[in-house]
Amino acid sequence: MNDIIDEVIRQVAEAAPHISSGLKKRREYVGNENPSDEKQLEADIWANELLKQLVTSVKGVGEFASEEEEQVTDCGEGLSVAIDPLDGSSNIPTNNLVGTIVGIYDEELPCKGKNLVAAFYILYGPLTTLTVARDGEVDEYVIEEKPGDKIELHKASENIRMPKAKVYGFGGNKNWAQDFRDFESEISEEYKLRYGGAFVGDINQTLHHGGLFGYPHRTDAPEGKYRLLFECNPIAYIVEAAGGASTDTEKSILEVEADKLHQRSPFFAGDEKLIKKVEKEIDISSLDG
Ligand code: FDP
Repeated sequence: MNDIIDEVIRQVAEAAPHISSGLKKRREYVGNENPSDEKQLEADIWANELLKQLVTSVKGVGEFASEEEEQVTDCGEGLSVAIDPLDGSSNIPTNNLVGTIVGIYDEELPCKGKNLVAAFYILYGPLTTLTVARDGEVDEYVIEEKPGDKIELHKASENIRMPKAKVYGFGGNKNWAQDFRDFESEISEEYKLRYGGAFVGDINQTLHHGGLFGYPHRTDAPEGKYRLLFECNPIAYIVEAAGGASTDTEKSILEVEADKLHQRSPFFAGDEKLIKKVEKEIDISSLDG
């Protein structure tokens, strides 16, 4: 199994410099929508096709699923790979952070996050980095492009442990429920706000600075925004492996039952004490009726 995980990571990491440099020519919306009814940029479709081709060619990958595709692609026997090819793609037209999120499950999709055996993300920022969680450890690498489509990985942080909480950020503020507004107001007294509008960028600073990041349920979207299999589970797996915690307001994200491939969930991850505070103070049933 380790060989398969290594190969999936290698394929995606090798594509990362190419994806990063290919974004500038693909910044226009193309008039299509993905299975979550979100507008697609040319870059979303292009990155999905590229990564699909690379990941499905790995021997030992049995299923491939993407936030950009309706159905799971069956490619044989083996592990299941779920990807968000370009997370935060609405940041592309304004030249802000974007990323790629990958979860590797040892179960058929859809399934719980507990079935993840590794997860990683690429962050296309001033540097292109790879952050990987496997075997209970999180490591971060800078990806350096070399001639001939080659890369070198330089370890930047080994066995990341989330530091004492310092920053926070929450998405969806136009439509928060009242109990969440009260919660945010209290949190803002103690912690510094950092919100960039790309899940990978925001979680990356939570990992490095410590704190709490979330995209809660909204009055107009009781399930929140993030997709469980493609976004919530891999990121929760990484944060938990770094000594943090996650919740959908009631239980760890990794314990949320997955009934549908593109299912959404309220999401919080970060400092363990702050996650307990979310679970104590936020009542998702406040949106019922
Ligand atoms: P995007 O729509 O640009 O793809 O779930 C996708 C995501 O970005 C996250 O990366 C980001 O955190 C969030 O949505 C941004 O949502 P808001 O526009 O509501 O802030």
